[in-house]
Amino acid sequence: MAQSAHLDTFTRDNLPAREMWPEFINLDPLGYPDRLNCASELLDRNVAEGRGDKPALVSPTTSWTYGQLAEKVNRIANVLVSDFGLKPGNRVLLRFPNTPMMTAVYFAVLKAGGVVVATMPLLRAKEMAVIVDKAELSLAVCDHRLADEMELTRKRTDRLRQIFYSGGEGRDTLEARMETASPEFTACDTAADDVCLLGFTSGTTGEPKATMHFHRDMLAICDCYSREVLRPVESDVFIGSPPLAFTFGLGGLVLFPFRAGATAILLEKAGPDELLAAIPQMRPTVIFTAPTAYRAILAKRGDTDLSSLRKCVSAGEALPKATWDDWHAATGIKILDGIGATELLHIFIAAREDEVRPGATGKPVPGYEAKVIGPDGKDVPDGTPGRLAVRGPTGCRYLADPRQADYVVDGWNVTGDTYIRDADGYFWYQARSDDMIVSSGYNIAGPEVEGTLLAHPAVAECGVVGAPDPDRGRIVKAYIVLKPDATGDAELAKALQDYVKAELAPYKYPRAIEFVTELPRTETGKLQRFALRDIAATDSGDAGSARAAS
Ligand code: 3UK
Repeated sequence: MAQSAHLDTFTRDNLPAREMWPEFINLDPLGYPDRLNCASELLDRNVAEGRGDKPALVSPTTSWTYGQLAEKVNRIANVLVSDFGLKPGNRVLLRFPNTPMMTAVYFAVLKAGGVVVATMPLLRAKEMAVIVDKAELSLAVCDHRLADEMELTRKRTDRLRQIFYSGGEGRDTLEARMETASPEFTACDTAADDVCLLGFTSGTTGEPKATMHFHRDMLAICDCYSREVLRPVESDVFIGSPPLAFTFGLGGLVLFPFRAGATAILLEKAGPDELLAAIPQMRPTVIFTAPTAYRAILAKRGDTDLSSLRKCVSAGEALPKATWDDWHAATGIKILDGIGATELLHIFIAAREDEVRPGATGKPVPGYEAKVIGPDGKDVPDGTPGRLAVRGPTGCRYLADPRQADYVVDGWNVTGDTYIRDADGYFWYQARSDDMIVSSGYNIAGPEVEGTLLAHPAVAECGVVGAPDPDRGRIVKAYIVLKPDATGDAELAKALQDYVKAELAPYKYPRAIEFVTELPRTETGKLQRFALRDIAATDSGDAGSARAAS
């Protein structure tokens, strides 16, 4: 590794042992120098190349050019170093909704050689305290509107010595300090392999894991997925829903637009309603969001003008073919599905518009390799389901966590997803490996049944899990949110079951169906299958559900 610029060596000290790392491949063609500060490359380069007057970040209330943003970043970096005593390698907790100011603080930390720990705004003090202790955080910068939970966090841990607020009244705000700070700041001379980001997994169970990412990783995802698959141009305007604390949002709403010298719209709330309001008004060309949002936008769109959009990216969970088809029919746009993971920072299997196969995730992103392996770790033949393994210029390094050995096996990242590769090299998602339903000895992938149900005109959303059953071990159970005009009665349940039986091998049909008003989802848009499984396990069975005689 190159000589670190970190005076605080916590992150390097807590990297997994070298032999536990994934093998990094295809780094040489990316041509990164040993010394690299990603904030300079992503931001200052835009100013140096003459885009200083171009809008970088737009929100409903402000618009900052690259020049203005670069100056704010320098001022904040000076505040961090002079007022808050930030040393290279110190971790800084960020707690903000998606705003231009969050982005400015983010880049200031990177530029000063600090390590960003961004947290989702919905996290509670209990969850934040775990992060604070794990990342050994002593400094936090927080939007004043999110102060309550931040102060509760301070009470739960004795590590957090300094919390600074952005916005609000008074003289001790970040903005007030920025006014007197110098607009010049020389970037910390970080090594390309100095850690700059601790990304906490949106894990559903167990203690959260901190994934570690280098300065070079932040560029690698731009120069692989974004440059080769998404292919944005300078005139593009990005918009989307994921929080910047989720690396899907970080890449899609900040790193990719900046690397392309384009513009990003940041919305503090970016549900389907807000996106539908913003799109005709702000005319974005590229959108990043989750499958469920595409469905909700279609359901609510009315005659909203979506014609500004030219590229639509979906990730976070599987994109059912029915959703792809409906979006294509309504807008003429082919959604670009892509599987990414916090461990690999961003998307590693996807397809360009001209190579999309609806229903498949795609092929390995240029720079990455992927394979499907069996329980023995050996490749399975094409057409056979198995565990997905990938490697590329980015990969998993958990901060001091024994689970490193589960994710990285023989130098490959094993994501925990079951996939099938076809003879043409396309990868077809089946399920999370631990989400496969075993019913009467059959392996059934919940997402496949969900995808089929979603093609039925009465179904708005659904989640399919295994429910305990004395005879079959597990039965397939579907939790269904109906479209407003449908009635959830036994007749419809039967019709849905017949529909699945006609579309898929009959043993996959949902023997139990329950109509619900909403499904449990994470802040990153993922269905919480474990929550549904818990409900299914504690349900007495037929209560509230429609069940066909079988
Ligand atoms: C699942 C998908 C099917 C899959 C992420 C894009 O989701 C992201 O990161 P997470 O760490 O979760 C990773 C897991 O989510 N998944 C993601 N995308 C897809 N399953 N089709 C997809 N298109 O189980 C994966 O292992 O929260 C996504 C970019 C950055 C990210 N961090």
